[in-house]
Amino acid sequence: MTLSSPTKLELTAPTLAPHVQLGLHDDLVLEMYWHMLLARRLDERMWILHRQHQVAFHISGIGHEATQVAAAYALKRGHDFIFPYYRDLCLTLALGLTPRAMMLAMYGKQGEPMSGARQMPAHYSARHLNIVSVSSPVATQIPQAAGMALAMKYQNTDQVVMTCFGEGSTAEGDFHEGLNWAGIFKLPVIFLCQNNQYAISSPTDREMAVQNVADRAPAYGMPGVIFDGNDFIESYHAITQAIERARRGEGPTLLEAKMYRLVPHSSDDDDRTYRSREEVEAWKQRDPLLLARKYCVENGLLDDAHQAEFEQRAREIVDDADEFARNAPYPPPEEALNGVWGELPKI
Ligand SMILES: Cc1ncc(C[n+]2csc(CCOP(=O)(O)OP(=O)(O)O)c2C)c(N)n1
Ligand SMILES: [Mg+2]
Repeated sequence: MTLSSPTKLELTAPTLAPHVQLGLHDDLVLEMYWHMLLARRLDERMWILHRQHQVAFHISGIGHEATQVAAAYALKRGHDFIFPYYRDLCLTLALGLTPRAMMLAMYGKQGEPMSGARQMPAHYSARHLNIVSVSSPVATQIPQAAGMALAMKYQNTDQVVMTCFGEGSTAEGDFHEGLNWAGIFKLPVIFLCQNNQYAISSPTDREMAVQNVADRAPAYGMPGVIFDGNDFIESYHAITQAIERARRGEGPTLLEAKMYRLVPHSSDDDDRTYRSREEVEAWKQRDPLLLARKYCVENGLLDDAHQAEFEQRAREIVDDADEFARNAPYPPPEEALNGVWGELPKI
């Protein structure tokens, strides 16, 4: 059996800092780091709120921030379409969803803009940002994204569509149908797989018989690209190339970001039952937030005072969002069926 060898991304001018080679301004790199930091602190607070029994459920993006911030900065905000999944806290935050909105979703409070507090938390959406609502059954967003890309192609716009999902979700029929369709019609869609090594308790070798999700790309007539999803600059490079390809009308790409879920699957999971602490500790050495901080320091973009200022600002923003949502009222019961029925049925 022969498999395609996925493209390895090489930068060409080793004397220049990688972000300079990619045409990324220093300020933009620092802004990307800032969004990673804010996402992490917000996410950590959500875990704490769950353990304090303040909120019912949390599903986290800790460990996924580098790829997600890169995706947000590679897309044209409010122009391109994104079909995210439940781990995309950092992605949707960097695209413009507010910490207050996310906290309203955590507490299930009135004014939550994504579903009026009817959905579970982490069902991100924002009409004004072209962020289409997460569906709870995994992989359903993949054919939806292909369908949206078909519309873009019909309308002859220069918009692209991106969808995110985990590697476990690529075992679903929806993944294969969506990619098949996108490949046949050369649709402007980017399939961004965030391979964090597990689907709840199942490791990747129980999810698929090939080593990489990207190995499947040739079967659908598109390139498969693997990159280090813990490295925000490498992620930006890979994602930008796929977006440019789609915008040029050359069709879809299957991207596979290799990373690790640094925390349990959700607030209701105990990952000690299926993976060793040594394994988790080893991956913590590749924590994307620490790597991004190191990159910024080594390239003279960040010093200790700046870092302290970022931490202080993040703390204030998270405190504000938490307090705002905690003190907000619950939605009135009579609103429960809004948006469900055109006309309320007579009971
Ligand atoms: C169709 C469907 N089957 C099962 C589930 C339950 N479920 C929720 S998340 C998940 C694991 C998905 O793993 P992966 O795609 O690797 O994403 P990760 O959570 O690791 O980011 C499962 C099985 C679901 N939501 N939808
Ligand atoms: Mg996974």
